[in-house]
This record gives sequence, C-alpha cells and structure tokens, in this order.
Amino acid sequence: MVNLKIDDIELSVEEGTTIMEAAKKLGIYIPHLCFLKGINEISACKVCVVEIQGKDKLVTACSTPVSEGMVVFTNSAKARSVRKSNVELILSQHDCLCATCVRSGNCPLQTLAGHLGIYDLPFERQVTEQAWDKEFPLIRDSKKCIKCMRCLQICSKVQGCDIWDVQNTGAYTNISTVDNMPISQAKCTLCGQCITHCPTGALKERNDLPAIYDILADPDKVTVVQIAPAVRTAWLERNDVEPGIDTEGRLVAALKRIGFDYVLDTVFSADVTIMEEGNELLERLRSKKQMPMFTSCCPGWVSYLTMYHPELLGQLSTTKSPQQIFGALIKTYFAEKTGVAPENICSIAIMPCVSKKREAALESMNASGYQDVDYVLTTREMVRLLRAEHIDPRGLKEKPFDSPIGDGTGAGAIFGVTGGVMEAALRTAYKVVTGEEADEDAFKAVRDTRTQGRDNAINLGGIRTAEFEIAGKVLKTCVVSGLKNAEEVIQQIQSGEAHYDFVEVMACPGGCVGGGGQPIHEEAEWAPKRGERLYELDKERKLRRSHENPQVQKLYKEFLETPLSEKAEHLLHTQHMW
Ligand code: HC1
Ligand code: SF4
Repeated sequence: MVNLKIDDIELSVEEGTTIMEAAKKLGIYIPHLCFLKGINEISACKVCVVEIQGKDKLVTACSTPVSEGMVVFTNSAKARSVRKSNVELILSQHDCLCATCVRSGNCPLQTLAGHLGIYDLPFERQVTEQAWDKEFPLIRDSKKCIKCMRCLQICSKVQGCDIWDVQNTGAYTNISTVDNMPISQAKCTLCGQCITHCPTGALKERNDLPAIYDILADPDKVTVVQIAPAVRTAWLERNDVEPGIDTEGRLVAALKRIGFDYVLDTVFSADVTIMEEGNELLERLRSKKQMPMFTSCCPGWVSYLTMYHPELLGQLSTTKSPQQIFGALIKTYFAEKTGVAPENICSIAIMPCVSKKREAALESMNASGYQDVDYVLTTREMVRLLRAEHIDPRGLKEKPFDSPIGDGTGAGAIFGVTGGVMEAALRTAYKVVTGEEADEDAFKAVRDTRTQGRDNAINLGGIRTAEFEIAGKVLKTCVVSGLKNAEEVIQQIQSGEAHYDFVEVMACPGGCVGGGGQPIHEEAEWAPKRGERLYELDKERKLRRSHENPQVQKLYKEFLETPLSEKAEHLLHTQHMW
C-alpha cells in the first residue's frame, strides 16, 4: 500500500493507483475532459493538473501514479490557474455556440468553463471548419472538437474499426477520417460509440426532427410509431424525476400527447423475428449449410461484416431486424386491419441506434411497395421532442400500446441486451424441436450477469459461450458484443479454433441498451443498469416465449401462414445488400 495526503487528508491506496483514482476514494473530484478509464488515458486535455508539494511542475492526475509520502493539492492557486488557462486554450479553438448545441446542459466543457468562471477569453478564437456530408446519419462538427481523442480510441480499442485519424501536430492538430475520406466511404458502421463518448457536441446524429414536425402537422398523414426495447430503459434518465415514473405506459402516453396516431411496440416484431430466425436456424442445422448462423438484427454488425468480412455474408440470418419486420408489416397487415391506405402511413421507429437510420434507408429493406420505415429517431432525438413539447411525464396517465400488432413477450423485450436474441431464440427453438416448453430461464447461461465495471466501457459485453442439449443434440452458442470482440470470434471461427452453431453479435458494448443513440452520461456506462431493467420486464411479463404471443399467432393464421412461408420470405427476409 502507498501512503499519501490529498488536500490535507491522509489515505492509503494500492500501488499503481493514479492520483485521480485516489482522490475519488476521498470524494474529491478532479475535473477532466479527455480521460476515459481503460480507453483514453493520454492526458491530452491537461485539465486534471494538480500540484505536488516540492515539485515545480504540475502533473496530470489521470496518468500520474501515487507514490509514498506524496502530498497533493488538487485545487491550489497554481493548479487552478493553470487549469483555467488550459481550458481557455481549448475554448479558443471551440465555437462556444452553446445555445444551438445538442449537448448544452449536458456538456462537461460548458460545466467546467462555468465552474472556472471563464466568461471571456484572453486569446483570439481560431476555429477550424472541416467539410462534412450533412446527409450522413453521423454528423461531425469540427468547430466543436476539442481533440480529446476519445472518438479515435473508442473506434479503435473497443470497435476495432479505426475510422478516425489525427492530422497535423501541435496547435494545428485535427481529427478527421482516415486519409480524409468522405465519411460515407470511411468504413463507419454507425455504431455511434464515438458520439456517446464525445465530451462535447462535436459528434451527433443527423437531426431528423424537422421532418417529423412537418409530418405531424400534415392532416393527411397517419403516423405509426414503434418503440425499440432499449428505448424504454433510457428515455427518462433525469435527476429531477423520481424512480418508477419511466414506465412503458407513460412513454406511450407521452408519444400520444405529442400527436402520434398509433404507438406500437418493437417487442412485438422481435417476437416475429424469433419465429422466423428460430426456424431458419433449425433449417440450417438440418442442411448444415452456411454455419454458424449469425444474427442479423444489428445493422452496425451487418455493415461491419459487409465492409470488413464480405466472405461471411452468407452466414448472416436472412431474417430482417425487428425494426424492418415491423416496417413491412405496418404498411401491409396493419394497413389492411386498420383500413388506412399504406401511402398515407408514415412509419417512424424510435431506436437506441444511429445505424438504424441507414438500415431504414436501404433499398433492399423495402418489401411493402413503399419505404417500409420512413424515419428513425434516436432515443436522444425523442427526448428532445418531449422537451420541445414541454411534456412532464409525471403528470401522464399510462396508456397501452395500440393493437392489433402492439404487444410483445418477455422474449422480445430482452432483444435490447446482449444475449437476449440468443435466449429468446432458444426458448422458441426448444419448443419447435421437442414439442415441449422449456423453463423460461433454462437458457440464462447466455446472459451477461456482470454489473460491475460501469465506469469502464471496455469491461462491458465481451464474449460468452454456452452449450445446450436439445432433443439429444448439442447446440453450441456464442454471444458477443462490441465489434473488436466480434472480430476475435470471427478469427477463432476462421482458424478452426472454435466451432459454433449460432452466434449473436451486437455492435455496441452491452447490446442496444448501450447503443450509440442512447442518452449520454459523462461519468458512467449505463448499459448494465438498463440491461437489468429489460430482464426485470421479461420477468414481469405473463408471456415470456415469442411463440406464445397471441397477436403473433393471429398474424400467422390470418396473413403469413407459417414461418418461412413465401409471403414471410418476401416481407420479412432479405439478402442484406448494403
Ligand atoms: Fe435493438 Fe432490435 S434489439 S436491434 O438494439 O433487434 O436499435 O432496443 O430495436 O430492430 O427489437 C436497436 C434495441 C431494436 C431491432 C429489436
Ligand atoms: Fe444499433 Fe443496437 Fe447494433 Fe448498437 S448494438 S449498432 S444500438 S442495433
């Protein structure tokens, strides 16, 4: 153990602990901007400078380990003054247009400037403007970039994609795509992890809200909204709202208050996905072709495979994602049932995901004769919409999802957390193969039960394998989240080191609960907490197996006939042309 003093308080910590970690143990917060534990520990911003007794030069608390007898002052006059100058330098290269910034009110740079009392800059502002394709679902505003390198490190260390690069040096340092390529050609999977780990508004999703306002104001349009599983776990992450208010019923009520005509649950179409994908898996197990089968509901993963491993595309399940299955059903079956002409329907998906914006726009996803999903809003965009309408969820009376295709089972709900698609598929595959029901929790070995590591993105997700015996045959499964982890699994499969039958991949660490379109929290990863909520919702549901969903059964009886029928193949499957 190492003994030291921080701000006149004595403590002992383990060797190797940084000054910042040691201070945290005492409840002393040392301001920082670029630091991200395990991912970005390069002291780029120099905001965490502290004074050490007997030393002339200040040190960065995020990267300096403690030493025996060290006496640290985290907020001495000298530390405060240098910290302030460093922040002023950062602000001199930042446009500081807070009033029109998506991160205003949730921006550590804005907060820090306020805490340090920076109301004027002693330097002339020099802001770099780099060109950007404003149609692309991921927007980068170079005028707000503080060169903290978090985007670069997340993309490389967690996702293994390396689409960002550093240009120039010193005061001219800039971040850009590799070789300054247009973003649409930069092999970006649109997982959005760079957005959720950016400390400022330099990275964000394309703003699709103006189009939504136009549609809401159009009396000829009937708006049909679907809500993804992970959105319900994250739509009300506000300090000023007491726990328990964030129910699915209040979310439905809020969207109705905004003026959407129908609010449906993507959990329903996740159940339909299971009917199709589960049966597809059994077909492939029989024919032993294109194995292992990979899940295909995550467009971040599908685009990764398209761009980095096209040789494996045939192994993707042809089943569309729940978002797209719902899109196809809304403009066919739902239109028929409600008597609304499909050309008058505007189908809007609210997703924890940025990549879903691209998925919805793909030509290969349209099967209804129209664009199946017209718009995708991220959870963050939806939260902005609620704010713009001044909706206080506390005053809302809960409302049910709309019918006739609105309700889902517990199996569909867990799609939003890593391992959920696998578990849901196994619950149904077991019934199809054996004719009997397995206990709902029989396959829980695929769950990620770690709740630790909330402050460390790199600890989230990971790779889990499990084997299950079904009707005398062993099914080998693998569940993975985070694209770098996925690459590891691909290498194991391709080298013959590992053999699986079914592999679930979600691009974002922890699954969609940790999606790139979810609310941003500076100090912690919220995916595990949101994932736990989805398992609670699963437990609370009366029906926890997709094939038990009466609305799904009715859909097959009245419209699709059987899983993998000609109609189901046409509407609900695709060859994943990206
Ligand atoms: Fe997901 Fe999915 S789980 S991909 O993360 O299969 O976005 O929540 O809606 O489509 O159901 C996302 C979440 C979501 C789809 C489902
Ligand atoms: Fe989108 Fe979910 Fe995939 Fe992340 S894991 S890219 S949020 S679908």
